[in-house]
Amino acid sequence: MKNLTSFNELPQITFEGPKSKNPLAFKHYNADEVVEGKTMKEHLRFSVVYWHTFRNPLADPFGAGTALRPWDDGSDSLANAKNRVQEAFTFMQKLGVPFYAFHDRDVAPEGKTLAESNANLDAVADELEAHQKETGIKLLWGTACLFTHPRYAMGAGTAPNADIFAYGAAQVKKALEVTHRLNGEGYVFWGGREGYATLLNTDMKRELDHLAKLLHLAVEHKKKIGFKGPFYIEPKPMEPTTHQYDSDVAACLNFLREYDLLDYFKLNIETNHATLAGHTMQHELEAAIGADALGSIDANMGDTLVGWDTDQFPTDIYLTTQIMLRVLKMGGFTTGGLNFDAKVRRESFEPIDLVYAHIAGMDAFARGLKIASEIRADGRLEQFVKDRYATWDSGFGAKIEKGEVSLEDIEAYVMEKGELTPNTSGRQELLEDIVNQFI
Ligand code: XLS
Ligand code: NI
Ligand code: NI
Repeated sequence: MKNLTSFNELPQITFEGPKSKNPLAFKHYNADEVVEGKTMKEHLRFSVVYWHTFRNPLADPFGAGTALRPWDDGSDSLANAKNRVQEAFTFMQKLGVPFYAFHDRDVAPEGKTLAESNANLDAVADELEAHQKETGIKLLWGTACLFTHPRYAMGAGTAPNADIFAYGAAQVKKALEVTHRLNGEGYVFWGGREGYATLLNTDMKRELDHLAKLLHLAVEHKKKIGFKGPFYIEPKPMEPTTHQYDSDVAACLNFLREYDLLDYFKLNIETNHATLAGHTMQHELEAAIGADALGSIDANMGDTLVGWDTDQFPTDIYLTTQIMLRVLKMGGFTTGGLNFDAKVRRESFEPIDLVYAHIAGMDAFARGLKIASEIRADGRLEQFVKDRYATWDSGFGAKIEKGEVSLEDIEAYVMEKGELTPNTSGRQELLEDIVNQFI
């Protein structure tokens, strides 16, 4: 498979079970296997990203791209863009991945004018639509790339220049319409350069007002064209700007609430962004679920030894277990899914590495799903947490929760009750061992 020139040459990737040593087979992802009443395919809702998988040349700040992509002539022509669509759908079909996601500029070349860019996008959307029909593969979400072109060096929604804001908003309009046309299940806003490098040149409040304005305009347009899917904001701190406004889940939720946008937005949470923000992925998921705002997941992982967004394929079973515990807890995805916003390493430059990478991610999540479901069936972890809060279930604790007592009542209660010592251990080590019993 070293000299793969097209994904057509690949066999169909099927489930062969944990004992298989075939690198082109799933060891754990068995699409039709039922877990907690749904098939793995329905639970996991895997999605391939167009930008990393089909457009990333695998360059880094010290060296040129290494990726070998024999079907791609390296040009920015429309013909090449259409050819890529063919390869992308063959790739997804061979893997049995039901969804994909794109930025407008990943799929179609930017033209000399917005009108030309829009026409290019329409032409590629014709191809995408035809391939979606033919294969049954669906669009998980679409988005506009508002961060690559030099015009967006200072942001789009938060650009200090009103004309640049307008250009970005016009681009969002078109990307939203194309997403709608392709029956996208959702639409993402990742605030690429919505942030700042120094306050010496920045009116923060005004920029935030403008960002909210852009999102409100998009909500208005979504209603106008009848797009039913949710909007998602994708939190990420730093990278590229020093201070990103949408730095983590809490910051995004606060922004959405402050500007009255929470009815229209959920969050698209990415593991490597969580870790860059100094959180675990499970923390970010928990924060979003608490606000009923977990929409979708950009499934990757970071290298904790380096401080940037390495966007690696998620192969850590501890991580996938923790993620699937939360997804199951919230009752599963509705419009969201597990979107592999991940890229192969610069050293993994052959086409076949894209296949191995996706198999690895899908198998890691399939295991995570099975393990999470076993942990839930066992019930010890859940019971421990429930017991830990038992004093709130009845008696005085329940009265506090219900708002039936004042600080005077509480003081009287404590006076009568007397002094306290901690009476239940946190048992962290025991709980970690219980998790290990399933992994
Ligand atoms: C970049 C983001 C980006 C979004 C879509 O770090 O993860 O890829 O998912 O714009
Ligand atoms: Ni992402
Ligand atoms: Ni990322």
